[in-house]
Amino acid sequence: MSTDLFDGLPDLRPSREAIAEGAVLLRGFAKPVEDELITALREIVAQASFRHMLTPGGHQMSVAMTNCGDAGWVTDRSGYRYDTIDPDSRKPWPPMPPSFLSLAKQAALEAGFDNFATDACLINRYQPGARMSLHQDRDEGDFGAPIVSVSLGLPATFLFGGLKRSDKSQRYRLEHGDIAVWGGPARLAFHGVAPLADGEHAVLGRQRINLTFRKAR
Ligand code: MD3
Ligand code: FE
Repeated sequence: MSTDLFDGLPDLRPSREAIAEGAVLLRGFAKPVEDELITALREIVAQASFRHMLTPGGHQMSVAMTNCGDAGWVTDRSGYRYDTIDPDSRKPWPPMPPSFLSLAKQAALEAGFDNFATDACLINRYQPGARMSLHQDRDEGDFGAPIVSVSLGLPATFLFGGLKRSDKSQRYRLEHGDIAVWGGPARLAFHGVAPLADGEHAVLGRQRINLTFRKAR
């Protein structure tokens, strides 16, 4: 007979899955605050619309993007960079909502990164068929800080490779509410997203939204 005091009670500890050294998947971590996140997201998008940016090579990205925070990631014919000004509105990016900031800091802490000082949140919108090819995130000034990513809406297949483009990648299904934290030796790993499968999400409809919190400067 078990004498465990907690028998029959739900395990309320957050789930934590190690993907690689420095990379942790926190399944469902954003679920308790999904309504606040989605409300704040709608306010951001009303100020700074999603747009399909041009790569330096002149290709339009299938993922539509916007940003909030002190700096935003942008790409055009002249290259990739962080800018404090939205090139479409010519105004500063909308401020980072307190709900975004506190979730990103909590997730980083849960993954073992104290005092995550994020100043930039890139917001990606995937509609069916949209994808992100294998790349590294290397436009930030400080690779010592992790990147925190929050998935909302339709599920996606995330590809996580190694430090070389040719390294074999592992696939993970990321669902609504999942958070991943990428730091330490995983910070410069190649990664991407497979073409989004069509579907209907109860709250967000036919799309996936990914928030990535970075320390740009
Ligand atoms: C692993 N976004 O915006 S988030 C990106 O789902 C980006 O929209 C994807 O890659 C998306 O740059 C993936 C997960 C992610 C973000 C940054 C990483 C994984 C990472 C940096 C290093 C290693
Ligand atoms: Fe990336």
